[in-house]
Amino acid sequence: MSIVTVQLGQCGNQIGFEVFDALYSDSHCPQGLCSKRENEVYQASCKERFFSEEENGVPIARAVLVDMEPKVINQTLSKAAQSGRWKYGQHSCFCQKQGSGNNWAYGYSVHGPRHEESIMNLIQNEVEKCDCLSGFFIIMSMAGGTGSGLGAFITQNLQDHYSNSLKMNQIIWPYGTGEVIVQNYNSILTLSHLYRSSDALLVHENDAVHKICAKLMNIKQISFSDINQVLAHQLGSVFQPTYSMEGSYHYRRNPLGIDWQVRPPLSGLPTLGKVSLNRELHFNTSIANLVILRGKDVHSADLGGFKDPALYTSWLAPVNAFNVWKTQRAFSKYEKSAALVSNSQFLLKPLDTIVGKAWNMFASKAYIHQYTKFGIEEEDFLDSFTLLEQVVASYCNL
Ligand SMILES: Nc1nc2c(ncn2[C@@H]2O[C@H](COP(=O)(O)OP(=O)(O)OP(=O)(O)O)[C@@H](O)[C@H]2O)c(=O)[nH]1
Ligand SMILES: [Mg+2]
Repeated sequence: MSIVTVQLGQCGNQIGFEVFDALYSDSHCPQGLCSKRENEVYQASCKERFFSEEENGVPIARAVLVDMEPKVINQTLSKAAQSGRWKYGQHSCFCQKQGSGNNWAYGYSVHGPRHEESIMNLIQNEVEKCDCLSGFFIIMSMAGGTGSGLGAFITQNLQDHYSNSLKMNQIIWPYGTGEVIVQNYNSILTLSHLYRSSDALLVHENDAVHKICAKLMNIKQISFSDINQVLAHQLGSVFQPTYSMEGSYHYRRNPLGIDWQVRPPLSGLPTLGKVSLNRELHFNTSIANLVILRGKDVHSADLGGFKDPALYTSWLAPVNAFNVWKTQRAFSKYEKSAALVSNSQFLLKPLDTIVGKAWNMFASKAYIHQYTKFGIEEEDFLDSFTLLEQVVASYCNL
């Protein structure tokens, strides 16, 4: 089963490169803490998932690179080629001469329809190289114009053309202090559109990853490259092959093999209007947790804490909300590693903050003309606010 990655905008392309590099390095790491044969199967499984092979044996990333300006794409292509270990396909890029200037509306309403056919053709070419397609991994920032606006447009197209394949979006939450004045507008438009067309949003906050670089890794001058390497490491530890079940030595064919859909009970749902958004959160209630353990001692690790019903909303039993994948093959030179993928109230505060800031700007009509100029009307903003306020309320009520 293979995944086609779509890298969009500066952020998506720079992170995408680091992800493929981390996947390649890990799967070719000699100290896998497992037998040679097992390591070979792991490598083959990673390769089938993320790389196709060229005739001369150099793996080619199953990726499409999209940006509206050439600089970052050129840098990304040459970094991959210089690695000498893997590269991007010759005909896997789409770029233009001018970016979206951090305007979501420009990315979504101008670049999107104008370049839809060319970009979707590139994606289709990549899909045709897969024996069996498992889904799409779309990497983009939330705050810029191309990754966010065009990314939302392309995700919607993927939903229309490949409705049965999983669409997972990696989105980068902007720094709270923000480099882009309209980042909160771009963010709410991205989130509300992806909410309708994506199957799973994986979120990383730049502030949180920055803190990891500063506090845990002691990096003094933190660059995007440092941040992206941390992100790539985390994503790799989730997406590298895992055993299909406890005690099995077969790697899972479907890399994204859990049911990501959460189905609340039809009756007894909380009434959304009555929730106080400012309620102090004392506890991080979850609706789904997935723990991925790799390396030594995976079978003796104590995960009892994750089975405590108090961690989950009252309408879910831990057995339905908690998954654990254990794989003996070590990840990225680490004897032991653990990754947690969690769907919980963790993002409630950042989401509420972004919606609040965007609303304050919207109330004074600041910068709205830059969006209406390209066909995103006040109504569209209001729809986005309504939807996200419902999401906030639902998570508040867990
Ligand atoms: N983690 C991370 N964040 C990035 C990176 N590059 C940009 N960002 C973040 O992405 C947002 C800006 O989006 P970009 O990806 O630069 O914008 P774009 O998609 O190229 O769109 P335009 O330049 O407007 O056409 C800001 O929140 C930045 O903090 C990166 O390499 N890594
Ligand atoms: Mg850009």
